[in-house]
Amino acid sequence: MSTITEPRITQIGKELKGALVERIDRKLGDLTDIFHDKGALHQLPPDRVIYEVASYFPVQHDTEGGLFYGITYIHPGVVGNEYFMTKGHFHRVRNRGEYYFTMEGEGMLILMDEQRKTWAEKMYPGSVHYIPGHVAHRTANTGDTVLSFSAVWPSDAGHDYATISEDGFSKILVSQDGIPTLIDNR
Ligand code: S6P
Ligand code: ZN
Repeated sequence: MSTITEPRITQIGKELKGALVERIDRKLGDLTDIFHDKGALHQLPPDRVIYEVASYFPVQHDTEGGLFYGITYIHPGVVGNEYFMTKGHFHRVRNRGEYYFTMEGEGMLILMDEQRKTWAEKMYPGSVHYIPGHVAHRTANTGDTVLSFSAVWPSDAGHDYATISEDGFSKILVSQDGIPTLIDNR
């Protein structure tokens, strides 16, 4: 028997291919708690897809020592003056870090520590982002085309969405005269 095999997944450009790739989408109706302008939100259809994620989970969730891989595709658009963005989360095991690598489009990686200090890094093709443990992370598409980035994170990291769903980030990213700007979340 040959000991040389095909890889279990491949990435052609920005497309992840393979039988074990799992895909989810997040629609506006799943994200009503994250956007502030509820009037603008209700002008848009709840089944509008805001982002999609293709992931490869080669080991069981919560396995210590494993790694997961995924690609996120955020569509361009705004709700009021807020860019289309991900839910955002802390890792449930707080000290677990993550890498992001941008493939196409323009965006912003919004980061917040446990003291609720918020800052952001610009994302563009080739940008590499190290997200330390204990830091919540959310991405927003600030351009006119799809923002695609890959991520690598520990298989035992888990996701805490509830903290962000309840309290948000301390700053929100809005378009001010077409410029992405972080302002206080009041
Ligand atoms: C997982 C990693 C990404 C996000 C994806 C969607 O730890 O950070 O794969 O899951 O970008 O964001 P969210 O906040 O909806 O999980
Ligand atoms: Zn994460």
